[in-house]
Amino acid sequence: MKASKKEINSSGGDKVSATLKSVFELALDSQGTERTAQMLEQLAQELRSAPRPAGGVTTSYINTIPVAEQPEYPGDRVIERRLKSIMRWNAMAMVVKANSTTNVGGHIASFASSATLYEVAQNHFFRGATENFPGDMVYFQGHAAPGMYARAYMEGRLDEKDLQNFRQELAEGGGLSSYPHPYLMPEFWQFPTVSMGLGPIMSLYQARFNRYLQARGLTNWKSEPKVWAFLGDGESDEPESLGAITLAARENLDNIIWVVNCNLQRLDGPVRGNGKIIQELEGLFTGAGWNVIKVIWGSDWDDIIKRDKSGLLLKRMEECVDGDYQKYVVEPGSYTRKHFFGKYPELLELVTHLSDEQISKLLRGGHDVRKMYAAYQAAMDCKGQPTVILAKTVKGYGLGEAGEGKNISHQQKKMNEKELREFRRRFDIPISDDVIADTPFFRPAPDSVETKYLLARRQKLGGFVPARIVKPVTLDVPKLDYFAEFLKAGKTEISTTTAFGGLFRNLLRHKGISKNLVPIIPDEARTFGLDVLFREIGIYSPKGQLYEPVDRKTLSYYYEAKDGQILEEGISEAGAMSSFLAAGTSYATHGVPMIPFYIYYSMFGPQRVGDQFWLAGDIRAKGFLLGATSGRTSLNGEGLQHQDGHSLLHTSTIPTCLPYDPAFGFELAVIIADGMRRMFVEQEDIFYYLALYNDNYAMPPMPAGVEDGIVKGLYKFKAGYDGAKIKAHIFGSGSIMQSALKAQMILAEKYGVSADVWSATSYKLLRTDAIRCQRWNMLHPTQPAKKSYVENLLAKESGAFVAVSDNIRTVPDQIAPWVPGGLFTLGTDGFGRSDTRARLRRFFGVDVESTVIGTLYALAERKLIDRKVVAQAIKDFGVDPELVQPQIV
Ligand SMILES: Cc1ncc(C[n+]2csc(CCOP(=O)(O)OP(=O)(O)O)c2C)c(N)n1
Ligand SMILES: [Mg+2]
Repeated sequence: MKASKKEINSSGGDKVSATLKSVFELALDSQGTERTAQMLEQLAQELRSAPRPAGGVTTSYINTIPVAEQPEYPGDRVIERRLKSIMRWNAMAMVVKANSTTNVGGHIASFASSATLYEVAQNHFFRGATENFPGDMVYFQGHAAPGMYARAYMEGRLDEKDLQNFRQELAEGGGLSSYPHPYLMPEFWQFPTVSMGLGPIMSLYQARFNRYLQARGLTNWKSEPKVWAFLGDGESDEPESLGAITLAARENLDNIIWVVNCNLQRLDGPVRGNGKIIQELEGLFTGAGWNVIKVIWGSDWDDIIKRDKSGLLLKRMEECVDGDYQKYVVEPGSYTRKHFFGKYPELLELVTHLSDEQISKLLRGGHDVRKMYAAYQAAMDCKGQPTVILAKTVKGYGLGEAGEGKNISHQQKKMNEKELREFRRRFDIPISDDVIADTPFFRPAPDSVETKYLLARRQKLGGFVPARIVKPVTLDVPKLDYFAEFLKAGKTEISTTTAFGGLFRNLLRHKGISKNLVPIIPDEARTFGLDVLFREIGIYSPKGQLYEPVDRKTLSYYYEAKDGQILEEGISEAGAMSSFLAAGTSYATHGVPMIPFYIYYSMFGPQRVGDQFWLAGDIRAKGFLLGATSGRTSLNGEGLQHQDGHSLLHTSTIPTCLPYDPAFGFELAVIIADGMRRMFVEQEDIFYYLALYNDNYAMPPMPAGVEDGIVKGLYKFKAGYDGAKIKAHIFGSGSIMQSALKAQMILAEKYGVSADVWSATSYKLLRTDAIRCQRWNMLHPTQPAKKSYVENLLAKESGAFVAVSDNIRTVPDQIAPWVPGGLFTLGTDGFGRSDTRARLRRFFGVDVESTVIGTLYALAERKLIDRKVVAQAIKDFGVDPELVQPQIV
């Protein structure tokens, strides 16, 4: 029974495994189950501490699914190959054509490597949306977009003109967007993916959100959709790609399937030239608790692998690094024979029956429909775990000399006639010599076997994928009167963050929308005083609560529940934003409009995950982003890395985002009520950013008739006193509005200046409106000029205009060109500091006294008061005239 080390060393893998099995059976027989389990555990311990390649637990460099367990391929491989070949041609032609007359770019090599990955799924797995089924949610690799267009063309969803105008969306009749963009192609693409890493992390939270909707009883599916994400092996280097994979295993998300296209290359060169990306990823995913399926070798390797009794083939496969494998693609078969097989002469015997040409054509797993089908089926059948399929492919597969496996493959956009002919030959494309140089598109006739087959498959699977089908659902959102208590004077001094908390709890009681609300918090609920929500609506947890929380005896204890409403994301802003995106697009992906309220530490918003903020526009997300602890001086004590004075500028750059800087509770109520109406009644694809502060002050009642101004971005909150000769205007916002209001009094009492205080709720919206008018005026020079809202509003006002903000000056300066006589701005440019609010506001020059000085200065600049008055004020208030913001370059 006992096998010697030498014996095992020299025997093949099969023999080792057979020996182990008999030892195991012997142990079971003689020692019993318990003792055997102990011994195995001991061995496992030893294995864990044994040296092994970086990356965790890996298995041999062979396919995970043995040949014996491979199901029969259910499709017609001949027709499918023909279809796929034509798609390859059209995808390539689209890029080559576009670049023959323009320099708009495009990619051929990515889809060339992943065509089989997509086609097997399209013919056998992806399910379209049907009655009571939202459709599988597929995140396509951005650079493979031409392949998806090529398929849609064959499906009759796109026409030749569309393909002709690939990447020329502004051409007459429009064109196809470069990458998946729901904003640009709202009926086609569901998920923008091309900013690498965002697709993968979004897909995880999408799968989790699907579970959340189910748990809260908001779905009526006949079966659960799968979330598929296709990503590049190079893309796996993005921290967002792998940063959340443990979540999927922890929450048993067996509704997600990731397919990593391991073509071993990224843009510049190999992903892991000196190692093996597939093995590295296997270790990581296995460690994270995923079901890992490696698809490395195609079917023509089956026999070669089977005939290897020495174990040397596996050894050779394992010792070669990805750089070697890439070389075997670009070199002829003779090279592979000599350098791969030839390293161990015994291996040469395994391929003596193959010509060099045949050796060069030995398929990688990701190009073999049978292997991919087996992997997908196993993924579909996997219970309790997410699945990742690591499919080995060749970048630029089929491009030959034009860029197959070459380091320049990713950038290849042109092909000469010789290369086109070779491509045509390799994939049997029926295009004649006389037209081949024009790379014409080719589509089989509607009644051809190919088209019929293609359509029948999609019909069987419920319809086309991708498709973004939005059936507008109107929510019964509350009107402003619902928030009556927030429109009155507050009883105590509170912050806008606290006001928001009250408002949100109020919303949770609204019958029309309470179930649609999705509060999202990345471990900051206590900071914002929202921990009361824990007990009230529960924290979503698929496992419920398996323990008694330490604070069980308190009123708002940490309550986790299977149907909890809060998404408590832990310290992951990228994860929380992914949840926001999933919830904010639920109206489109599920036909169930949800209203996400994502509240977070303002500094860790667009600054931290700005690309996801941008994507919220692209994906047409709706909802509210609440940047709490906002303001460079309102958040005191925390210092440089926490004090945010620029999110309002970041969010101003996103076309579909409405950034607001409310000063009072009633403004919040007006903005939120109007936002819900616009998003969930008017069906506008927009989202909101609201700066929330933690500075407490008295919340005044809402003056009459200001709703429109609040929403548009500016209104007069408190007029100065009548009859004064010197007139000024101060624009305040957020909690620094308090500086404006107190300055108003001092200016009146001490300097005889009547200052109107305006609440500037959104400089961006004022600016957008103004530049729209400006452009119209420019292009209609002979017609009466249009005036923007801000111009009209300020037209009759005289005197000096000053803005004071807890943000950098660029935020108010957005409207300077449209303010009569210009705008003088006080703001918080520079790094934050830890100190008290009073000292911080003095330091940055946004406190009451600085606002008074600023206003006097603006008046002096207009010759409305003497400069000596300003100088005296500086002295009187003890402001250091030599203080400059350090290190602002
Ligand atoms: C965040 C981000 N960084 C950089 C790029 C530019 N880029 C586009 S494709 C690419 C390489 C992709 O390699 P891989 O993920 O392996 O995909 P493949 O095309 O090989 O399938 C790079 C660097 C990008 N799109 N997004
Ligand atoms: Mg790659």
